Amino acid sequence: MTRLAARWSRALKLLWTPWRIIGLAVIVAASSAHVGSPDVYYEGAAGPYHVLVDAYPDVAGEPPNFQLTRTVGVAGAYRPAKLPPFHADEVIDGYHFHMHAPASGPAIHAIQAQFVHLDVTGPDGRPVHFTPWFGALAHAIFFREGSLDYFHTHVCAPDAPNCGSLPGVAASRVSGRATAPGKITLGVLLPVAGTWRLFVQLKQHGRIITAPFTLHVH
Ligand SMILES: [Cu+2]
Repeated sequence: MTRLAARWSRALKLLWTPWRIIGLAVIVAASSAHVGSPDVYYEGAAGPYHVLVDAYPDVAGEPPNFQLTRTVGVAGAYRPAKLPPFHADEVIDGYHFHMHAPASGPAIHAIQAQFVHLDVTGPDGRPVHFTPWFGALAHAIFFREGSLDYFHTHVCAPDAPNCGSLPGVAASRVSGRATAPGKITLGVLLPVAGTWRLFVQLKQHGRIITAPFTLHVH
């Protein structure tokens, strides 16, 4: 997969997610310059993993976005775990993510474009100033429990190139916005009902912050 990807000049992401979406999905972000020796941040336990490359080739005649997947095994004792229930508040490395939703989670319906709202404060308690990373202020990655269906949306700055509506790019069908520090409006458009795991991801001071949420889609 990395050999294939070396031809493409735009952002490439590698998502590793445990087979049953337990634990943490870790994103390895690599530009084409890094392909071949990507930095791998691996924080999971042993077991089968679903590796997903989300490619945005900037090559004439190629599709603008597609995914490649493969299963890899991490040796050791595998202990499957259940997904945690929805929590409106997640604190990751001192960053506090609060999703505006009832205790059972936001009411999300399959095949409907919807938005959820999040507040994000930093370790200092102040609203976070979002900075662009791979074209977006924040990335939202969704995996469905069991089938590992995948969807991805972006939170775009006003007038950001390569973020909002891109022909042929599923991720841009429902782009979110961040119009004020600490405020995220995140686009959700999921094809099937079920339990989904959402990873909201942004970069602050050189660090990638990933906040997971469990969503029930009707
Ligand atoms: Cu993204």
